[in-house]
Amino acid sequence: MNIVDLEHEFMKRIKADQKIEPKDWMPEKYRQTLIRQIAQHAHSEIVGMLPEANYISRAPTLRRKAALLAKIQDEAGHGLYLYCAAETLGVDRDTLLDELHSGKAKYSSIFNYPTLTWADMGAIGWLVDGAAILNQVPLCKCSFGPYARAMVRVCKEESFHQRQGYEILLTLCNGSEEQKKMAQDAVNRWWWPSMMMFGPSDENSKHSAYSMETGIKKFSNDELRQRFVDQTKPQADILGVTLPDKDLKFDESSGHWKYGEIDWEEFNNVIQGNGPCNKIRLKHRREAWEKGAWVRDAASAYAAKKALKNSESKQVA
Ligand code: BYC
Repeated sequence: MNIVDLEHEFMKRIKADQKIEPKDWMPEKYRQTLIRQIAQHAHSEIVGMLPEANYISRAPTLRRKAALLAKIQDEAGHGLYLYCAAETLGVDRDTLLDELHSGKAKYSSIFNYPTLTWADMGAIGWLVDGAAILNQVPLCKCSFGPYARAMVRVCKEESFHQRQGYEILLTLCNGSEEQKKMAQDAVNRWWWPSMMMFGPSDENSKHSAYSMETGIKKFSNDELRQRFVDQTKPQADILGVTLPDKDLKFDESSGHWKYGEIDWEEFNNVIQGNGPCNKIRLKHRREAWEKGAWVRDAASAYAAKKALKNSESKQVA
């Protein structure tokens, strides 16, 4: 088949909602778009462990500590599923990690903000994981099989994370005046960065058109952002916190909550590496990578020894 026929067959399968698998023919642009998105997603999961890790030793009770530890461990697992999915597209994990550590690859803007109090653990679970779920549930139906299948498990775990965060905030909001203030302060600081997680507005999103045409993305950045606002506002009312947007109001005609202007200058600054914590996050990532070298070496030596033993026992047989 020539390239035109291959492209035609590929689009026919996309339109019929069939999954594309790693060994199937795919356009180079599709492969590159997936590698970029899956790698950025994987990086976000492992960098996302850092702001919360600060609170493992500061959690107020043993129960909170165990839940937080489990959540952070889940994020590491999500990173692993996603790096594996990216590898099926012919890129190796060390290359992807080099790109992260050198500052070449992006990861989610949200993880470049500081975690100042325990209430931030609640706000991250509720708002950040809440935003992540809305973005990721449609990815379970993504046209690329390994990414879609990885997302099914990720989304199940993210739902626990979101409830964990909401429950932390609910407890604080039903507590003392000081605890309520702490919860409100965390919501004030995490609201707008969470809105930015969905990416640039539709008119400025350079990858959306192709990703939607090829079934990688099922909804646009603005569509998902609107869903997030509509879902989160009633939850904020139950908590008794306000969302820091003076323009937020219900629009009867569309049935949606209208929200104020996002500070795109801040967003662009953060994704270009100039947010409040970009440098420290990358420093901690590089340190973790270097300190983990002996583990990787030991695992490779063990795997090599096992492979040798297997081949020797096969020869004997
Ligand atoms: N931060 O054309 P666009 C999580 C980049 S949740 C940084 O709209 P696309 C977690 C974009 O990559 C977070 N960069 O792109 C939760 C592109 O850059 P390049 C991770 C961003 O791909 C809780 C440029 O801006 N989730 O992991 O169509 C605990 C133009 O944007 C951001 C995912 O990654 C941002 N917020 O749409 C722990 C979900 N937004 O490559 C962990 C999967 C945009 O051209 N990803 N950029 O230099 C997606 O759904 C899409 O990639 C996005 C962006 C909606 C994020």
